[in-house]
Amino acid sequence: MRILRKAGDVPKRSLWQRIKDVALTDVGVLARGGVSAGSLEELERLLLEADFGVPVTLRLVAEVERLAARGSVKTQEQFHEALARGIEASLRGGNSDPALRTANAPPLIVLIVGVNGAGKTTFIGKLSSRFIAQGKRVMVAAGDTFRAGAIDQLRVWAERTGAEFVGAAAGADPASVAFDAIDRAVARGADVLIVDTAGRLHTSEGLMIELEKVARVIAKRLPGAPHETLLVLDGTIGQNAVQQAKTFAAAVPVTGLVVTKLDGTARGGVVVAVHEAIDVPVKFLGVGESAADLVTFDAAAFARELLGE
Ligand SMILES: Nc1nc2c(ncn2[C@@H]2O[C@H](COP(=O)(O)OP(=O)(O)OP(=O)(O)O)[C@@H](O)[C@H]2O)c(=O)[nH]1
Ligand SMILES: [Mg+2]
Repeated sequence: MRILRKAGDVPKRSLWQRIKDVALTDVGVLARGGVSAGSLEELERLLLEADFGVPVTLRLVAEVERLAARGSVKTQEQFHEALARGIEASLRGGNSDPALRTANAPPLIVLIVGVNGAGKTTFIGKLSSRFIAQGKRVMVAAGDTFRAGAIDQLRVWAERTGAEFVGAAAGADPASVAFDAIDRAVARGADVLIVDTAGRLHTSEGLMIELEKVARVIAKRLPGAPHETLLVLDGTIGQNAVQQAKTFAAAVPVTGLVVTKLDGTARGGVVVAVHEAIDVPVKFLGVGESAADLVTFDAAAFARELLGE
């Protein structure tokens, strides 16, 4: 599946094409078993531009330099492979299993968190649709009682996908909504309960404390829950996503990352940067606005997609 593309599907030059153009002008140097200092600097600049962030970029460049010094990078193909492997290794480092966790007994409780507009509610629609296609009984709870229209937005997704909807009164306490939804999910024999939350800026301390409370109340109602706390990040915001991820992970035990809107950017390096920054697996990528636009994360495929041909 093609993941990264610019809005409007305008053909773009891949990262690899740009690297080839500016960082690999001197193939003669490569053939002699080296990469020029100028090429390495250009490579560094292009990786930073693609949102890999400083730590990942420096490591990738150092790795290419090391391989070149050893004589393992003499052709453009070897250069491409060295980079692709380096990116893949980053994505496979630490906690990197994309599979969703399971509950000892149903219901599986999935809590969805993130800043405003990141794509949380849309992701809930997509994930419900996946589970339902697997024959699971899915319930979604309107834990965003803050934004006008949020409850209805989730209801529409529930109707569209066939999930059961647990509503709430506008302004209700999101922790009680989650608590009651678990009661309902248990009583109705749901396999999965997905809890939406209001978008909140990671810099807003009060709202982060509220989120901690939601997670705590869920854990109290059902020990071991939430089994997954998925942080949804907008893939088009660049390095800001790294700070968001760190703050959310400090407030609640984030178990997986969902990076959305990758259909709207050619700079997906932030996926690698965020994974490394908080050592949490990337589980899904969002690549559009409809229920089917969800990709289960695959490190090898994504590394090659990021680099391109
Ligand atoms: N292109 C694209 N758009 C997306 C994707 N995911 C979500 N969107 C759009 O992004 C906008 C915000 O999505 P929501 O799901 O409402 O985001 P949210 O995080 O629930 O927002 P709040 O509830 O306000 O915090 C909507 O217009 C979605 O259609 C994606 O993967 N690709
Ligand atoms: Mg929402």
